[in-house]
Amino acid sequence: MKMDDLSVPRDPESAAQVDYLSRDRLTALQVERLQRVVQLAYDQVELSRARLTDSGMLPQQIVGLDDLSRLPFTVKQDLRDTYPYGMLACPMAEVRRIHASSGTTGTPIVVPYTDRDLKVWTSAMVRTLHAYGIHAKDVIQNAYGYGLFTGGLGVHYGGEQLGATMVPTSSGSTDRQILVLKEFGVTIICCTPSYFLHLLDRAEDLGVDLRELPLRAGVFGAEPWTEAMRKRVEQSAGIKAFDIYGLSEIVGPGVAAECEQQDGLHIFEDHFLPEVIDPESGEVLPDGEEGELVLTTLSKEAMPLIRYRTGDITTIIPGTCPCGRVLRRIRRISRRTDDMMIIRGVNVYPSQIESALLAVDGTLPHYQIELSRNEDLDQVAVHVEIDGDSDASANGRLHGLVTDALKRVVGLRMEVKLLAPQTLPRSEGKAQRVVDKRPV
Ligand code: DLL
Repeated sequence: MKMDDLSVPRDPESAAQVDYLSRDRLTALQVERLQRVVQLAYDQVELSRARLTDSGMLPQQIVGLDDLSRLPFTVKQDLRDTYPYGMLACPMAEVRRIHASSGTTGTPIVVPYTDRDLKVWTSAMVRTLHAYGIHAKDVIQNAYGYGLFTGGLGVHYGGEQLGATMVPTSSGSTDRQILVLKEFGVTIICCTPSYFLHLLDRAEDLGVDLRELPLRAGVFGAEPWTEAMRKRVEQSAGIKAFDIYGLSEIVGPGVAAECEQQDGLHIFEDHFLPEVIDPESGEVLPDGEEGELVLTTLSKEAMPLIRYRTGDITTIIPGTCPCGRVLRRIRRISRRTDDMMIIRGVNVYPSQIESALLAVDGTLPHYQIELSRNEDLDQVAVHVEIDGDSDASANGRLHGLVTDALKRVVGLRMEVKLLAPQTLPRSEGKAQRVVDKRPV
């Protein structure tokens, strides 16, 4: 294979060849691409040029990966400040597609792609699906939203390139999704984990048992989920549930993916160079330590990003994976730097609450955390649906078990409300786990 060949072989074995390069060859490829991408950003993007100049680090000074930590960070606010096209590094005529992410607040993030950017993205998605053991004979129902959101088209083109059959249902229309699942010979489903839970519930209402269908795996991401959730999903649907990670700014889905070991997500680090930093000091942390994931795009043409602070908290797993891929792995993203709640002085993350809830038999994986304020004191109430079969006398016990589990895992006594099944709102994309009713 030519060192810098970005063409996308149709055959997934060849596309995935780089997953098994030696570390030395991979590093050489990364350094060469890093030099090139920093030069591109310096030449074409005013903000990057100013940052690099201020940092005293010019593109030609990069000689190895150790120099990465001397480069300045890029943050989400930079993309907002330069909205919509201020970070564009190529002529508009070369932009082939635009995606955007609305985020929770404010100005959307606009993500342009050149032809080659799209090819690289597709190849990362081919490698992703291949790593899950998905192949040309699979029928893939893609219930990620098609449109400005990257989930739909990103997975779609990857699946087609792999040679699989794509069923582009997009998000929503749950009853139709179930009809397709049941009647189209679907073997793989792709959607957010929370939407899959909704599909499972609705299927049950309609008398469809997913375990009796040819469905064998799910590709779940775009929002945090826990190991406890994986177990529930795998058991109730009779499938393997794989984690997929990505973010619009970098490319979309296909930045990192689990392999069949289901023990961490391999980063496609020939295109997306990872670091983990201390979110407070910005210092790079050694492998094995938890911090904020920072990514540098090594091959992006339309919007190269240098040391982009993702806000996602993870750990680079030391050592190699038994699957043989040389690509480093990150732990599943359990939380973001900005979804931490401080409740009565204790740092609390929704993922801790999810793990605590799902550790208790009789709870359903549908929950919502409500924050309110009472006389200047923050209050948190955890609403969780419970198995419809639990009768009133059993509920008192369940209530106690859930309260204790939360106290044990999170370190706080929280108000718990047990709800009947189907009470909480369902989402077709990313679930809203926290409802903040505190006055601003
Ligand atoms: O969610 C891209 C995507 C689509 C990924 C489909 C996977 C599948 P954004 O809308 O820009 O892009 O949101 C990116 O979502 O920074 C994380 O905080 C979160 N996220 C994405 N994947 C995971 C995951 C897409 N597997 C933001 N686990 C990221 C936890 C995830 N969080």
